[in-house]
Amino acid sequence: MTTETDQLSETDARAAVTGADATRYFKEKEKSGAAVSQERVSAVAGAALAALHDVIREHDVTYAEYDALKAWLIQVGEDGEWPLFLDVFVEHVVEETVNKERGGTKGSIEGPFYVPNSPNLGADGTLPQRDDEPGTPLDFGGVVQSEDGTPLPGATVELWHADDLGFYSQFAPGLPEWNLRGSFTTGEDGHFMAHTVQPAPYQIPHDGATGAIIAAAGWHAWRPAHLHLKVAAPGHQTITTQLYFEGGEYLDSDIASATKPELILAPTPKADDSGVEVTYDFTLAKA
Ligand code: MBD
Ligand code: FE
Repeated sequence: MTTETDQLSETDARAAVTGADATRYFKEKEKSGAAVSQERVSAVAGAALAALHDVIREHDVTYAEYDALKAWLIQVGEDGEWPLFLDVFVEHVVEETVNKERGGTKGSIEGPFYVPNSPNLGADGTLPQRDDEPGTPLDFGGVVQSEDGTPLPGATVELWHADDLGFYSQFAPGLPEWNLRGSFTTGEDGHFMAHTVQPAPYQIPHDGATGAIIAAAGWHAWRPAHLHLKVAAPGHQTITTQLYFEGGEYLDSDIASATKPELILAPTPKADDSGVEVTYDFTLAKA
């Protein structure tokens, strides 16, 4: 007998576990679920339901469609894909809303694949990677500074990204635990330097319920190539953001709607032609 799993390519089979793993990680970290007041639940949940009622009226939703919605919602949970689905389709508006008044470097969504406590590599280091890690070598460095331009020594820069095939360590099997994940601590001059490889455009895991609605609607599942970052310094607000690459595919059609013009890098070839290099300075608002 051929099961559905047998028919998946190796790539899809690996993607199949990532949604569920994101749920497991989220449950480990999430501790704030009870901290929302009754007043806020009533206001926000009430408004969300009213918005849904309006959609049903406007689009004359049928019982067949209502049942399809129920089946799909059940499937998202069974596939463990609520973190994936919500981070792809909803988080960008939360990020925009929460950070609308904040000065300094623009933020972007965290996404479902952040893992805290990655290895610290000092002010200048190479992200953990395999001996034959595919992809163009990338030197990515910069200064972390305050809004008045003062460099911030001892700031933390956490960097994580997918490999050249679009897989994140700890969410796709077969990768070393901390592959392409690391933390840097800025030196006296506020500077850090990360040696890594350039990530490729990335297709979100699409073999579960999230992929099913994307396919059913005729959308695509791609995100542009991106680096994920968290930048923190004492007395300052932590920035969670992403950086993209000039001229890259899907910059204007990111499935997660998480690109911003201020967050695009333009790497140039290194003098010795051994890869590309780029700098980006981070400005943190006071806490
Ligand atoms: C990712 O790598 C990502 O950045 C987002 C937002 C969603 C799924 C996978
Ligand atoms: Fe990502």
